[in-house]
Amino acid sequence: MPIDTTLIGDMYRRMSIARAIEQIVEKHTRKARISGWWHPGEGQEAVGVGASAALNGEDYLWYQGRGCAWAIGKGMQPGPILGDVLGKVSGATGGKGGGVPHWADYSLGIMGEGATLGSVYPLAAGSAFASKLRKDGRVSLANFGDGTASRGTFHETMVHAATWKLPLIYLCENNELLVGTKLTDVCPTADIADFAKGYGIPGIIVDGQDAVAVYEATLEAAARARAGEGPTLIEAKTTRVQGHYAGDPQNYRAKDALANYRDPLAVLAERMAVDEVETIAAEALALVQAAYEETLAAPPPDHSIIFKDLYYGQ
Ligand SMILES: Cc1ncc(C[n+]2csc(CCOP(=O)(O)OP(=O)(O)O)c2C)c(N)n1
Repeated sequence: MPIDTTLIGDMYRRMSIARAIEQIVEKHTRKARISGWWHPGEGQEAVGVGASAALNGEDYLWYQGRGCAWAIGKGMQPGPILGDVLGKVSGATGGKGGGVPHWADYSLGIMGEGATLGSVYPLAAGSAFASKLRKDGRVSLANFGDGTASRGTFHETMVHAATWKLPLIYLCENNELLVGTKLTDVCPTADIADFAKGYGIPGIIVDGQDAVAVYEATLEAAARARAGEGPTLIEAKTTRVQGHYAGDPQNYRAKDALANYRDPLAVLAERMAVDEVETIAAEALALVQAAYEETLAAPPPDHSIIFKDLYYGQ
């Protein structure tokens, strides 16, 4: 069945917003208004947006933290994102991020970032287990990079998640780089989806530059999960356009590393009318610019916030 044109337009809008946030953060990191710990997601927007479009509002998302396409895809506005990046009270965590994105919004099912790599797996398996016990029909999705597929927590949790047929999706963004190390220098397979065989679950490879392909694969995995058929591992092959962190000189990268790069926005735009593309892109830019101005005007948090949201000191 051909994909709904409204959904394509909506995915393009969200990817454009994520791209505009990338550009604004990059610009202001260079001016030292933002600390250098933003991990740019340019080039990878189709993964977070395409996958999130296939989830329901109440489904749980545990993300790793490159770029902001997952948060935008799952429904967060630019304001709370920029608020955390700039360390302002308007941030999703009240400004505690301070350059490192740790945004969360439980009302949108955005449970938070797994900045300690590999922490998303037990958290997502836990929420999936809770959904199975509660029979609430929710799916849990853990997003991670190819380097993080080597963490023990991936394998320890998948053994049980597969056995107990938990409503779980592991979605790997394979950009072939772990900071400056090539995946195949430290991992026996170039395809993370291969790991699925050991657990008897489907391992699906999709074109991570194509939001529609990611959407369709995630939709199928979510349907399997909700039907009680257990977890799916999806591997989206994608490209990290920028450095590992904003300002990374990337001396480890070949000059022609991006020779075969396909911009996910251009890939999706091929399915759309030119005037629709232009209108959506302009609106996204204006939205992000306005959010940025508002964020600059917002106050920083009071120091007492540091004890908020901890198990002690509430
Ligand atoms: C447990 C842990 N080890 C190391 C780091 C530092 N670190 C942050 S991102 C990163 C590379 C992750 O590579 P990958 O999972 O492929 O994701 P990508 O950066 O490509 O998005 C490393 C080593 C960390 N945050 N947590």
